[in-house]
Formats: sequence, C-alpha cells, structure tokens
Amino acid sequence: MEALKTLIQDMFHKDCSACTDQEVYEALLAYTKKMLAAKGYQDGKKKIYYISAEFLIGKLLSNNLINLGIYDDVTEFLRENGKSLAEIESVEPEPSLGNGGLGRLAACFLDSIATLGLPGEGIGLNYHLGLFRQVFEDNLQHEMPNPWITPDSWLTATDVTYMVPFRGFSLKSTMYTIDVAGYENKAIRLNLFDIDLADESMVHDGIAFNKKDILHNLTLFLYPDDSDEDGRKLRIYQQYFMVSNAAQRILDEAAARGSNFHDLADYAVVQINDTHPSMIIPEFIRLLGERGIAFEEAAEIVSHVCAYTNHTILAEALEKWPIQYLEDIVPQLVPIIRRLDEKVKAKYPQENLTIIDSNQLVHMAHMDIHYGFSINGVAALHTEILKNSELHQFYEIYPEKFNNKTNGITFRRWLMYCNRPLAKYITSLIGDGWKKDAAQLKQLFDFEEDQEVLSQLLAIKADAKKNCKEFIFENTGIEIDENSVFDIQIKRLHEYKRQQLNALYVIYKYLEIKEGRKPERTITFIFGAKAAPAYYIAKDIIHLLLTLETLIQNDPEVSPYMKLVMVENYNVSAAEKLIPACNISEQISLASKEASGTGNMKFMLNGAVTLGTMDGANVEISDLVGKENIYIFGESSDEVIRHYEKMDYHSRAIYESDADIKKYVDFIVSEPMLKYGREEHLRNVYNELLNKDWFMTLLDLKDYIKVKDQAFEDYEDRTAWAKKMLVNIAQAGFFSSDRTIEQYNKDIWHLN
Ligand code: B1N
Repeated sequence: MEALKTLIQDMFHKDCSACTDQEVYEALLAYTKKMLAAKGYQDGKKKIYYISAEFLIGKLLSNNLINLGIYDDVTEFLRENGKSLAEIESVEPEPSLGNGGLGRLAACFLDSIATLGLPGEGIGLNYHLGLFRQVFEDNLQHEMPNPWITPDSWLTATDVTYMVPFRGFSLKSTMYTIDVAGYENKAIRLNLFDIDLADESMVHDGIAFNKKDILHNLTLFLYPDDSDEDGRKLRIYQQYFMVSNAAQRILDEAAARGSNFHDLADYAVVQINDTHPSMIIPEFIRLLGERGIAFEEAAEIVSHVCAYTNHTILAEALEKWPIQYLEDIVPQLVPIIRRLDEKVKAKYPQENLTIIDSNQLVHMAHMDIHYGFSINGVAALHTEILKNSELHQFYEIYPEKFNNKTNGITFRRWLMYCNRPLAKYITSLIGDGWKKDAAQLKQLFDFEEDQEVLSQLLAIKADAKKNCKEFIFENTGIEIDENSVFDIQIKRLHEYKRQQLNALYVIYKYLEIKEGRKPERTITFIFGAKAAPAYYIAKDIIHLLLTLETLIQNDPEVSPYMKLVMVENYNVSAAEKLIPACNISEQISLASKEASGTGNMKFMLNGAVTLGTMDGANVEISDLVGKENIYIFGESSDEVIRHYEKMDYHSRAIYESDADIKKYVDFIVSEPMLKYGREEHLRNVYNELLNKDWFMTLLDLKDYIKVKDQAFEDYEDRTAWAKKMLVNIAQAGFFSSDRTIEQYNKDIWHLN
C-alpha cells in the first residue's frame, strides 16, 4: 500500500487519516484506474463485441478492488487510517445506465468475459442522466435526473471519434472507456459513445426536455419516454448513433488487425443484446459498401458476424419501427433494409416472416433472425417457447440457428463483494476453488447434516438482516424487526412480474391479523421497483404498495406483526444490501412471461429460498434444488399459453365466484386504503384486476397464498430451513455467468 500512500500525499499533501472521504475516494479511483491500465487488455485475432443499450454496472470501486486482488489490503490500510471502505463507497455515485435484468446481465457478462480471458468489449451509450432517479412523494413515484459523471469518474475520454450521418446533419462522436477488471486477469473495455454537445441544462421539471433537439439531447437519458412520436424518434436516433459508432469501430479494429473485410467473421463477432442494436446489420452493409463490397456479399458477411439474443416474448417489447421514421432519420438504411426484405420475401413469402410487414413496420427481431447466424433465448423454458410458439415460423426454417444460453450472474459482485461473511465461510469449508470454478460449490453437500455449519449459515443470515435493517431505516425511515422473516420482491415494476399478486397477499395477511389470526413470526415484506415513466398502471401499483406501507405503519393492531417497506430508488447498490438478507425470494411472474430472471439466481446464491412459478430460470432452479427446497405455485406455462389461445381467462368470473378473492380485491378501494391513498390510482388497479388482469393475477392467487403460508410455517423449523439454504447455495454454481459465457464462446463466438 506504499504506492497508495504516496499517491494520497501527491494528490492532497497530507496523510490518508487527514483526508475527507471524498478525497480518499478520488485517490482510490486514481489508484485503481492506474492499476487497471497497467494490467493491459486481452488481445486476440477474433474479438467479441457485446452491443447493448444498457450496461447496469453498479458502483465500481469495491468490485475493481476485488478483481484486482487488493480489497483486503486496501480495507486494512483504510482501517489503520481511521477510515471505512463502506463510508468511502457512499461517495461514489451509481450510474443508472440500465433498467433491470437485461442491463445487469450485460454487466455480469463483461466481468466474465474479462475473467475468462476472452478478447472482447462492450459497446453502448454514455447517458449523462441515466434512466432516472426515483423519488417517492405522496406515495407516488416521481422521476428525477440521475447525474453520475463527476470530474473524477471511471470514464476515460479517448481520441476515438466518428461521424454519424442523419438526415440533414451529422453528429461527431467521442468514445469514453470504462475498464472492467477480470477476476485475477486482465481487463476489457466498456466503450460508451457520446456526443460532444450534450446539454444537461435543458432538463426541467423532473426529466422533461425538448425531444426534438437531437444535437443536445441524444445522450441525456436511457429510454426517453416513447409515448409520443418525438420520443420514439429520439430512440431511433440513439440506436443508430450507438450502432453506427460500433460498426465503424469494429471495421477499423478488424482492419488494424489485418482483415480485408471479406474475412470480417474471422476478426469480429457481434452479440446483439435484444433488438435495440439491430440496426447494426444494415449499417454494416452500408459501411462495407463504402469499402467496396457489394450488397450480396456484404449481406453474407454480416450473416456470419451477427448473433442475436432475445430477452422477452412480450409482444409490446418486440420493436417494430415504422419505415417512415427510418426514412425521416436514417434514409441511408432504408434501401438496404428494403433489399434485405425483398430477399426474404423472394424465398419466404409468408407475412409472419417478413422484415417489413404490410403495415410498413420494420420488425427488428425478424431482421436479426434472417441475417444473424445465431438466435438464443436466456433460459431453457424461454428458448423452448421461442421455438415452439413465439418464433415457431423461424424455427421451422432455421432450426440450426436456435440455441439456449441460460443466464448467469457474476459471483464476484453477487457473493464475494455483497456477502463477504458468507463467501469467507464457504471458503473456510471448501477452499477457494469455487471463485473460479463455481461448480465446486457442490462440495457444500458434504456439510448438509453438519449442525455447526447449518447454524453458522443461520448466523450469517441473521447478521446480514441486521445490516439490512439499518439500510432500510436510512432509506425509508421505517424500523423493521430483524427477527422477522424477510420476504423480498425487487425488480422492475411490470404487470407480468405481478407485484400486485404479492400486494394481494399482504392484504390477505392484514385482514387475517385484523380478525385475530396473528402470524407465528413477524413478516417483513420488502419491495423495490422503478416503473417506466409513461407506464401508468405500473405507477398505480407502486401507489398501491406505498399506500399499504402507510396503512400498516399507522395501524398499531397490525404493525407489530407485519410491515411493508418499499425501498426508494431501487438500484444495484440497494440490491447488494437486500439480497444477502433475504429469506424468501419472490419470483412470481405469470408462467411463460419471465424470460429468465437473474435476481432469482442472486438470492439463491445468498441462501434465500425461492417462492415462484414454473417460469424462466425458476424451472432450472427447481430442477437443481428439488421440490423440497423451493416453493412452487401457480399454473404451468402450457396452461397459461392455452388460456391466451382460447381467450378463456376472465378474472371477473373468479372474483365473483370466490368470496375471499373478492374481499382482497375490494380492499384496494376500501375506506382504510382511501384514507392514505388516492382513489383515482387505487381504482385503476382495482379496475384492471377486475376487467382485464392480462397477467392472470387472480388465477394464481389462492395457490400463492397457500404455498406462501406453507413457506412461512416451514421457516420455523430452523434446522430444516438451514438445510434448504445450504442446498440452494450448493446448487447455485450452475448460474455463474462464467458458465454462461463459456457456453456463448463454445457455441456462438468461437474465440481463442
Ligand atoms: O432480460 C433479462 C431476463 O432475465 C428477464 O427475464 C427479462 O425480463 C429481461 C425492452 C427489456 N427482457 N426484455 C427486457 C428491457 C428494456 C426494454 O426497453 C426489453 N428486459 C428483459 C436478462 O436476460
């Protein structure tokens, strides 16, 4: 730590002990950046370019210290100087360059690509104000800008710049780099492109701004509100800016390594993360054309370079852009897309395979599937649904392109960093081979009957809950009981994820307690979720949750037995505090709708037991841990898909035929609720459940209540519960993103 000491002296002319947390943070940032740069980058002939609109990287300091192998030394050095790393970290702003699982997956993948020593990089956009910062006021969500770029940040400006042509003007880009350390390995780069004239001062009244002023607004926000045409067009400007920069850079790098472009596929493979980067396909063809390669061959080359990952079957999330928008913004792509479409139509005239449909909409996913060489889903069930129903028409013509890559998470952040006591304890039992080979966690099965080990697991969980209690108090002002059972649902707010189902359970429990049936142990229901700014019903559900929070808090008959807390501005840092403390992990999406889920994996790894439907990766978790170690409820995906086909699900019929369900749903707009909540918003949720309930909340409610009650009952047998925890941790190895990335490399990328 001599070098760090000297650096602090050089920067601030005083000892570490005399520095403020801000100063120590700046010194650590400089120190870590230097160490990262000194490590050098992975090189190789062929490189993976992971292109994504989101990279939800979280705070970077501690993670970098871990991956550089100096976390313990730095902690010790700081302690000797009267500082705590935890406090210094609180100075670091968290970039909100992502929204949820899709962006966090991209971040985990970068960690694993670097750790496995694969040549690769991430490419995205440098959003100055992120997604948004969530603020609760009057039990409603408000959105604020989330600036994160400070004078000393993890970003390093580069001299890489390109010109990106739009109709009527061009924009000059600058590339910024964030180094991502591999665990005990070299680094790779996350390259974020930006315009030079981004103007944060145009943002007013929360996150409002002039959506037409592309010269100044292009990189302000991730996912600008697309409820109007200007917003949708801004998204196209962003997407094209991202992929044109990416394609120019990829071609430049390939040429520098010796490619003549005809052999581009020997130098580059592009993973298209959902459809936001799909325009890279026609953009490559355009740029190859400028470099003398004719359309037919260019289309062929690109088809060997691009691979596409699908993350959802929700129709509204599958991007379809009016061809007129593309004509208005990127006219140079339109003839190319038309030719790509003509080629498809010549061979496959069916409407459901076209790129440009009869409504003149460009189906981005269809372009990816025709002109990419691989399409993968993100969990076994999801890929089966793609093959058998959602994209069946494509599977019939390109069966060899379809493959599954079950998602994963980096254990460096999601265990070694966020739950150091558990990581240390595991190492004391089985050595530290698991850090690079997660499958070794299975060795924990040797301790399944070991009382000492089981009680240690419980003790570590109890400590994590105490820490979490403090975090929750700081965040919400509510004091929770650390001996209560922590039941946690943290994820994007979406109707298919069914936070409203969880809310109905809370109502059920509330009424039980009111009627004198008290739970054996206090329950703490913990939520965290952001709703997209224009997704009104999702915001209404947040209002429902916050109103329940207030109601319970103000009811002395109930609050000793249960509490509901909704964490404000749920983000990666909050997840790191909540996940280690969780007892019951809520993964309750309507079967068939959650492509994978990755929170489910993080919870399991940290010794929580899943309460979930047979959806996404829950299915694989269930197969691995066995029925005794997971709580499964609800209709199967097959049944759900049948309901959609037959259109025979009617929530009102369930409501009318079941007095209990009626009671819980009616409670949403009852007098006690209206005392703290706004009728308009609560009635929206009530009406939605009664008249539409597109995600079949009421269908699964009774089973959910039954199985959840069983989980709470089982929790009281502490030894049996600790065994479930152990089995979950021992079987979590499969969900390491190192495994996922090895599979991408073996089946799709073929690097090294
Ligand atoms: O991607 C994650 C999965 O684990 C989740 O199940 C899935 O919901 C998530 C359009 C998305 N799918 N689609 C999105 C996000 C923003 C947007 O504008 C789509 N996110 C997912 C990782 O595979």
